[in-house]
Amino acid sequence: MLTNNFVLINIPAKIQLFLKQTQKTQFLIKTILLVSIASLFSWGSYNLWISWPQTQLPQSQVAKALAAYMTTKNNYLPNQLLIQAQTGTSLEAIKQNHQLDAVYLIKQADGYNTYLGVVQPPAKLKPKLETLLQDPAIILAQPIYEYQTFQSTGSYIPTDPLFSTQWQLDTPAPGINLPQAWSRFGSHQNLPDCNNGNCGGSSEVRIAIIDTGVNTTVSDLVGANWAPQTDWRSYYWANQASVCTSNGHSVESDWPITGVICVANGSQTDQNGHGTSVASILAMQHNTLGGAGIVPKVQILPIELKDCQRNSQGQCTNGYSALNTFTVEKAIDYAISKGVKIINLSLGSDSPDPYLNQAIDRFNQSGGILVAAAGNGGANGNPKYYPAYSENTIAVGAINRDGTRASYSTFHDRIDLVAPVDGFTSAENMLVQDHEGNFVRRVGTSFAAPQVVGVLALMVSINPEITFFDIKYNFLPNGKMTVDLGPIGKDNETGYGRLDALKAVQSAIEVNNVTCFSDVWFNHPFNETICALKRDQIVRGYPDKTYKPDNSVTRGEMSAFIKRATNLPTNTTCAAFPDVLNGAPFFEEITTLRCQGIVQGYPQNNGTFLYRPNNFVTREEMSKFIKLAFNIPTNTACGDFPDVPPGAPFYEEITSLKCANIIRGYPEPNGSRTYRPRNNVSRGEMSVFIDKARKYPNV
Ligand SMILES: [Ca+2]
Ligand SMILES: [Ca+2]
Repeated sequence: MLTNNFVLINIPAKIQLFLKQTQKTQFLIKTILLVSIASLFSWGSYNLWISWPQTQLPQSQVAKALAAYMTTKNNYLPNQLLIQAQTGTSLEAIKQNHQLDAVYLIKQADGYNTYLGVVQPPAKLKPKLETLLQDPAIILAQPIYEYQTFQSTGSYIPTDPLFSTQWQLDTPAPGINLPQAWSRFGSHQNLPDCNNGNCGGSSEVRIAIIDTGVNTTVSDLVGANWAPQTDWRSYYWANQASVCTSNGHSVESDWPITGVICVANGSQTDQNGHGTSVASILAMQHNTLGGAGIVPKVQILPIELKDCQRNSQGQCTNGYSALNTFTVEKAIDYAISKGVKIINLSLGSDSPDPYLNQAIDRFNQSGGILVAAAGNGGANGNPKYYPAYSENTIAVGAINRDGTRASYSTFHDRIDLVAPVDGFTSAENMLVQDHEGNFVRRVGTSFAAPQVVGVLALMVSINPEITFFDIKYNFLPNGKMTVDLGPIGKDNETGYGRLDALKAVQSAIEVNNVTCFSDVWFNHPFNETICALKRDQIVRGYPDKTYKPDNSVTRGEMSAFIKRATNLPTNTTCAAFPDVLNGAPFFEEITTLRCQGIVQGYPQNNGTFLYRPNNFVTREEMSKFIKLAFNIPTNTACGDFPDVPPGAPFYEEITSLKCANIIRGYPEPNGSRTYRPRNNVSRGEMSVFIDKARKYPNV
């Protein structure tokens, strides 16, 4: 027998109402249980009592718990709040008291009114909610949540006559489950509805197909979202520059010994058929013709590595080779320059290629994701093909209809995942449209990679922040886009398993904590903090999408971080520092901090003070900035750092931050922790200090 002895938890009525309405009760109950539960076991009668002592949960704590919970979600409108206030409270009073950008009356009831409040920027929504909840005149304040229909079993089936033969894309395993993934798009905000012909990802996402070119004029590719034709590009090799110019093309690079790269823009001539077939898996239009592509509306940039002219012995007569380190490298750099998010590389070589790896690293750093076919050597000595075998790519193998590795699919410890290609009869192989417009069946890992590219494009359509690092080190290892095959967990034949579009799309909808800067991976020690600060618009990073967490912080940067983190209104009414006059970088931030008494500057002989905005901030200086800006109380009761004894410069500031749990210091071999006050502060460290300070006292 089990008896629960409930005691009312004394949460103020409006908070209870709030909690009921937002269904966050469980979260708070768990929190309360952690701190206050008392369990009494009565072994004699086998009764268990759980007793909850009378608990007064301060409103501020509820508000903060709620706000913290909100930061893990993105299921509410970014800049609107719902507010209920007692009838005696005027609309103007709510607007003024809480500095809302606008307030609208939306419903009147007996004793209270309901308002819609507008808050800009979205980062202020959370703090506004905290203060509204503590206003006695406010009955209820909450975000406006977005709801979704639970149509996860829904399927969007393209009407293309050959779609019924595209089992690889369809739902029964080992198909990649696209119909259900497509159907999610109709019900997710800002995504094209599949049922009006716009299915298949955002037109903002750009994929590059680096291959033998694409014949964009074949029937089922007409109407696809090709990148502007002036951006189409071809590279090819010649033995001398005159070959380029005689064809009316430019010389991209000219090496005296190895040859010449010719470059042409604006046309695509797939002589081989491979590139068009790869493209068709992504771009076949959803119509009454042929098959259906995975992402018919995503933008595709074809980059052609044109084959050289070969003689009867297969040797290039006008150069050396068409597909090689230099041309592939050129193509990747070109894709970077055109803002490409995902590259399909259904080609490879069985040698590691450090020079090409550098280009792939550049692409990853730009936020891109490169998908490489594993290769077709599985039944032929199983050589490792690069760049699929490089750590900086997503390597895709192929499986049969029974879920086993296709015999040709190269396998090794760096296969990331697999997609279905091969049937047991040629009629079941992958449907593509080739360069001559024929709907034909193909096998090979070349046709597995574009399936992954297409599903990644769907994910990125939902969450543009997703990077290579998220896919490689978060989504894949955590099973967020695959169904495991063969031996449990990652294995050499099928990697993390078979691509599942529905899982992938669902994960992209649910994930919050993606890599928010290209140099701060999801598993970077400061990732969570830096992403939270970015979300709240306190840090912005560099134009190249990096954060550079190891760089030192300048005094100018520090002023901007602190002003944003403390929501200080701009104030330039006091005198500017002579070295930070109006128009100088960080003028507003630095002057605001000066007017607020947070910075004083360095005294000069002539009685003035200089700010020195380009100086790096030392850890001792930072302690003063933070203590003043965030009103951390003076407290030296918790003990000193050995390298900051009483009387040392900034002793009070440093020790107070230590006692407030905002700083911890460096662990030393002897078990003590030092502060190293004269060291510069890195941008990563600073984000942690600021994040803790803004949460004080709930650090
Ligand atoms: Ca079609
Ligand atoms: Ca497995």
